[in-house]
Amino acid sequence: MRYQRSSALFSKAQQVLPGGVNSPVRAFQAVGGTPIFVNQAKGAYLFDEDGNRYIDYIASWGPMILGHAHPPVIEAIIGKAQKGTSFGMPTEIETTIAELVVSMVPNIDKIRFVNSGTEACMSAIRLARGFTGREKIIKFAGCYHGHSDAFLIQAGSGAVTFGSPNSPGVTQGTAKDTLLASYNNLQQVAQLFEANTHEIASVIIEPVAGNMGCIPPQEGFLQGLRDLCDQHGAMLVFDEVMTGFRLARGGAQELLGVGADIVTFGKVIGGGLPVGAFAARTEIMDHLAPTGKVYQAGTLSGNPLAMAAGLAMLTELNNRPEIFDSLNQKTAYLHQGMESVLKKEGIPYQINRVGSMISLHFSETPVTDFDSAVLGNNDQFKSYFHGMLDQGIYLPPSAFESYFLNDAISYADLDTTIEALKKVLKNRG
Ligand code: KE4
Repeated sequence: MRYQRSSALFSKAQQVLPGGVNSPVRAFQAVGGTPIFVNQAKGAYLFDEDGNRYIDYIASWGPMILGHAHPPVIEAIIGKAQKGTSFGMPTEIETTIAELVVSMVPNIDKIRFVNSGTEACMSAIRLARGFTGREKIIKFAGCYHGHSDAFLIQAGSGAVTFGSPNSPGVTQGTAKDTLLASYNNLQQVAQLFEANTHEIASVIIEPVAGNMGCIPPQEGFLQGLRDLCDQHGAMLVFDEVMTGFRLARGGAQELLGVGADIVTFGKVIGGGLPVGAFAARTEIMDHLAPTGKVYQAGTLSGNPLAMAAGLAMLTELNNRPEIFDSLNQKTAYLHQGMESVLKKEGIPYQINRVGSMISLHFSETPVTDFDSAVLGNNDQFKSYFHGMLDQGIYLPPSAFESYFLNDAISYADLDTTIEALKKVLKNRG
């Protein structure tokens, strides 16, 4: 692979963009080397500025579940753009997509659209605090809920990658209200509730973690959280920014059979345009301004272009629920193929998979939480990442991320990926 133009563009970008990027994980600092600059994408493939083609396993970190430049989504955006791009006034399409989401997702009556997953999670916590009158929240080490202050305490994703789980700039005043537990450790959560009686507004969790690599909830864990929240009058917030509209039509609530009080969305819901959302039963959502007193607002919230892209994507997922099974089968095929290659090479590994989310960890230890996720051999991950990249396979540039398969990936692409892994492991130093 040649990367000359990406390298030149990266040097130029660093003059005017911190780190040359608008989101840290894109800078390849966790894997070294120069980030590739994308020129365009279509279906399962990315094309960089040097003309290299890649099979894409990040799908823009989740949104592109139908593949890149999916015609119905593109047509919806173009059609809407010709009527104007933003009005700052109510439009019918916001109601249309809201009705569709409410019909797809369990336990919600109303939804508020925002512009990112961060905004959705930040607002959901404010709503939980406003609704309960309590101030503390419980989050899980390694889970990432966006970059608002309350969550940058032992956060996952890029925050871990940068070894700065507690970001500078987050005040002690904020941090004191964020209590930490380990993923899959119900006892720690029970102890936090006992030690902070009547003070905890909410438990927020990724129902399937995707920011430490992919980590499934162990049997009974989520239901245990549900029971503890009911027992102590706290709100259970499912951060479904990754899992929503990916693990099932109704997301993790549907797949895993546990109901949340507030659900947050991002990524797929916007069809590749900037959309986040949070949703709950009417009695909770009506605490939001202008009905209630919990303030939340946004100039571009419910933006017509973003709504059009999201509506086109969700409509197809709603009308073709077989996509979820197809994605799951493709991911299982990839899992089995990788596993057989890794076993043959005698390399210690863990593969975690839920639906079309999957991650590979070079470790002897099962990856069930943040502490076990960090035990992976990062040098081995780096050479795996670059070895695959050089063969035209684009994986997340960090061991603390999940892969996201998209519907355009073919079994031939999967076989190419498995063959590439075989070569990488055979050529390893
Ligand atoms: P955004 O603000 O990036 O739209 O969403 C934040 C967020 C919230 N909740 C979960 C479970 C998430 O995974 C995310 C964002 N995911 C990362 C990938 N790990 C986005 C990639 C990036 O930061 O550039």
